[in-house]
Amino acid sequence: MAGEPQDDCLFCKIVGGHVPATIVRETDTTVAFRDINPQAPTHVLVIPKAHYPDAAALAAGDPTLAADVLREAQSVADEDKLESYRIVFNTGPGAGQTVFHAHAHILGGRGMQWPPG
Ligand code: DGP
Repeated sequence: MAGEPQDDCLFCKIVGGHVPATIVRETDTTVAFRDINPQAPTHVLVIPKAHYPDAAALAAGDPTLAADVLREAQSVADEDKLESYRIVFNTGPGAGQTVFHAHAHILGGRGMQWPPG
């Protein structure tokens, strides 16, 4: 069923407390934690607690939850006092997605290039 935890999902294990992470924020529906391989001074992942494989599936399956993720992105930025930041949803292997549980990368604290690589 859509949103149900998956036994083989790393981020579901973080939600369940079975894999450790540096959690910076938690709400009823989301968790935000520091990326294990940071690409910027602030690099936080915001995930829905419910399992959706990517951002598109999340938006289609639970738009309110997708909005919760975006709202938390701003809260992370506020806590780290970021005036500017980038939100990235890698969607599909060709775009660099490696963990198939929807997540927003919040990147900030340094200058950013456009277009991204
Ligand atoms: P993506 O490539 O867009 O699917 O992003 C997955 C991110 O997850 C990547 O930047 C590294 C991060 N990551 C992978 N494994 C772990 C982990 O065990 N803990 C944490 N905190 N981050 C992880």
